[in-house]
Amino acid sequence: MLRFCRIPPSRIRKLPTFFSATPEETREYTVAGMTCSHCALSVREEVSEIAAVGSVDVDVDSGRLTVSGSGIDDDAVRAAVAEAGYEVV
Ligand SMILES: [Cu+2]
Repeated sequence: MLRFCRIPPSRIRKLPTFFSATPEETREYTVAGMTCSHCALSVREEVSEIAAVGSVDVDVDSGRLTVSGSGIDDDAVRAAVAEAGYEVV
């Protein structure tokens, strides 16, 4: 005897989209040349414009740039930092 699934297709739940989406990640970079809060601000602004980026944190003293988001592209981050006038080392 054939057995059929009794659950109507509309009731079978698909995987929530967050399972298939690129997971959130955090990457750290070191930026050379930043000397004050204005430097940090311009780096933050440029990197924030990258679509994949959710949050940006810049520490002037250590030169550390922390970027969080989904599907972050290193080259895009480098380009954004260069746009601000600094360099990822
Ligand atoms: Cu500055």
